[in-house]
Amino acid sequence: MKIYLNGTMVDEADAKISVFDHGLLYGDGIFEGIRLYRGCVFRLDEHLERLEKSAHAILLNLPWVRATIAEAICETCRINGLEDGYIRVIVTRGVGSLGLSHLSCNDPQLIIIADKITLYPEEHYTKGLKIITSPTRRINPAALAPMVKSLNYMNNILAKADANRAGCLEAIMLNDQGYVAECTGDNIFIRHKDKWFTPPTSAGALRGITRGAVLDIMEELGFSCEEPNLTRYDIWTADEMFLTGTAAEVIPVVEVDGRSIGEGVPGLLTHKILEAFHDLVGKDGQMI
Ligand code: PXG
Repeated sequence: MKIYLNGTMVDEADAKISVFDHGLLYGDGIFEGIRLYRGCVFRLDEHLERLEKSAHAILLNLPWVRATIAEAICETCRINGLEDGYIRVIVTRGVGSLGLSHLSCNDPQLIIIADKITLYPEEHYTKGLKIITSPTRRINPAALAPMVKSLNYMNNILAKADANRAGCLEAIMLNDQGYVAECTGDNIFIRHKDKWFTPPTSAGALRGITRGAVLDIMEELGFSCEEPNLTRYDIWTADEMFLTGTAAEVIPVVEVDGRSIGEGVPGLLTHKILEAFHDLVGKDGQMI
């Protein structure tokens, strides 16, 4: 596999960065996870806009224009002969001194990995996920804006460990007011009767690209979706629930904290939304 590293394609074994990179020392950097469907990079422009905004928010000046990063992403897919896959774009603060200051770093590193995707096993789409609420809270938006896709995922990793220890694949994270924020790597949607709800970004949810695509699909299908603060009670008593994310796409949830959601089987509307999502993905983005 070839990896894009600062303007050159290198073999996987030679794709190395310095131990003095602040991305490693402090998790000081940002990233994007993007899908390639049938030669089309899904919503590439939106991903790059989010990357640029993340960079701006953490005072990291990207020395590359959007078109340069877009071309590097496409070239990484082409050189690895991919038609379908998962692309990871990483920007680290670069090499600096052994101190927190970002001012000692003036050479950000751009890394692009394009690989095959391992999806959740099919049974989770047909049977639905059973998940829990994690005791680990989402980071406070006053500490780090939830819109920033930074390299700091420690609290999400700990919440994922909570899920795994409970025999689950995902966990709901609450914000420090106790409202539902999102899962460790996925956004949340629930339905009560004929209305859909998803937590607002102000509650600590990342503005997911898949979340955005699903909101577009809902509008097209004539479903109403609102973004109020949601409690665990709202989740437990929902009629239908699914999660969205670049890796997971749209995946049904049938049980939360031991409470069954709706009839305890994947919802029909979830299936309809997933089908509409599959229709969309091969045509909404940039061809490599
Ligand atoms: N919330 C969080 C905290 C995320 O990291 C999402 C929601 C979904 O956003 P998108 O844009 O993908 O619809 C994410 C992104 C992985 C992995 O390897 C996935 C994410 C982040 C880190 C790793 O599955 N999802």
